[in-house]
Amino acid sequence: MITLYSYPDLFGVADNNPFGLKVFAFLKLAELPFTQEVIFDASAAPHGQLPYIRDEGTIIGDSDAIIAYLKARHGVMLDAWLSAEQAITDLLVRRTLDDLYWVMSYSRWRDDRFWPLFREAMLARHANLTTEGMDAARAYNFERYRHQGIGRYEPDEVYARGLADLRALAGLIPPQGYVFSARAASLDAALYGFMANILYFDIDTPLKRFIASQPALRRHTEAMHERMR
Ligand SMILES: N[C@@H](CCC(=O)N[C@@H](CS)C(=O)NCC(=O)O)C(=O)O
Repeated sequence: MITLYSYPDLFGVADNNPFGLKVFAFLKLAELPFTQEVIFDASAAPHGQLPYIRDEGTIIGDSDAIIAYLKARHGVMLDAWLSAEQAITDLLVRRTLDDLYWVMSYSRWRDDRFWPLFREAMLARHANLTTEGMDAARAYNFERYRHQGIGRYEPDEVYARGLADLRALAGLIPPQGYVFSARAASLDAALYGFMANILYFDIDTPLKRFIASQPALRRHTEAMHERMR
């Protein structure tokens, strides 16, 4: 049995970390049985980051490495039919999502307009969290943003970057079906991990407003959300 170790749910989204939700969605699409174990402290995880999985005795960290492992170990064919060009798009979109992660995270933890809403939602949903713990996580994230670079930009510059990522992603989604065809591929799970973590949060960020304004991107997220039940 596969165990997915990841951050907790919020606003009806199974994992409030987009990388964890990406793996969660992949496991659902692949119809692999798994249990989700919620963790709040990532320090014992491989690379000190979530998500990671345990499959029998094997432990793997990093969402892309997990998905590559699951495809090989369990013969998941979700991407078997991708052309060479589609496989390149798959990689480039995952990297764009890695970039979007920082803006999404910044909107929750760093932006003074949205931080109180995020903190209150987390505290209301998860009784074991404390105000002090959330404040300490915030201070830690400030350091991460500074080292990554995004913490040195003005908020408008940060959102311009995230909106550019979202605009490019929205341009890939067809009016019907999934990114590459009527069938979902693992890239659809990756997109869902990030879009759901913005669209379904009851926090009116510029990122959420943009996704809500894009019919195809919104429809894709809703279609994937239905499949997560
Ligand atoms: N490349 C990793 C990124 C995972 C990641 O950024 N996880 C963050 C989610 S907030 C984390 O666990 N951060 C804790 C830390 O960096 O200390 C993946 O694809 O899984």
